[in-house]
Amino acid sequence: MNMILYGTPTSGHTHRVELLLEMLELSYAYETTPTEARRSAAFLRLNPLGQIPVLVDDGHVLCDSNAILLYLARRYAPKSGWWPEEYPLALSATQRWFSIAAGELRNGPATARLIERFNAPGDLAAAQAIAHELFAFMDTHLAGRRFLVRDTPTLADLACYSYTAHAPEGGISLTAYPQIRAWLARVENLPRFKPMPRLPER
Ligand SMILES: N[C@@H](CCC(=O)N[C@@H](CS)C(=O)NCC(=O)O)C(=O)O
Repeated sequence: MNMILYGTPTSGHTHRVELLLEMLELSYAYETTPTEARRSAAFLRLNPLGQIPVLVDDGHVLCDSNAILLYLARRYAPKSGWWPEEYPLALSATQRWFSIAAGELRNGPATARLIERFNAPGDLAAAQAIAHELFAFMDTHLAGRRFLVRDTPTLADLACYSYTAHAPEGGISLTAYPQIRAWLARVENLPRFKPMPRLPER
């Protein structure tokens, strides 16, 4: 196997891919790709959008974290339940969480963290408000459920874990969301879970 993951250790988009690579016990090389490196001609040939993560598998270039999750699950763990294609309702729900991961989760907690900890421009209060609206919904949704879609984990859980767990780094407390905290703990207890490093306090 010849796999390279381009990313950074504090990128939640990269972390969700690392989680699946680890959980599927796939071996891969890790190429740390900080902001400047994402502007290089060599990297832009891989992903013209200049974004991490990028996965190169046997010469095939894959971009976008959720698209990479889907590829890995179908390519290396078909019928494992990570992408529950045999169950149309669960499949639709998993895709819905992919959309939420790329929408509200990106625009809420991930953006608040970028503003708070990476000095990115933006409206912190607006991002925090999006996060709280999302988390109120997630907390209610998770009541009586073990994972976001099924009793067993799906790609939805990996897509949503990293930026939810690290929301406090964007000034968003999870104290008011006990169901979310219990779900985070269940993801962290999955075999071969690998944490994303916490950012140092400012
Ligand atoms: N939709 C993309 C978004 C990825 C993304 O926003 N990555 C950030 C880092 S977490 C990035 O590379 N931004 C461009 C930059 O910082 O130069 C995905 O899911 O992979």
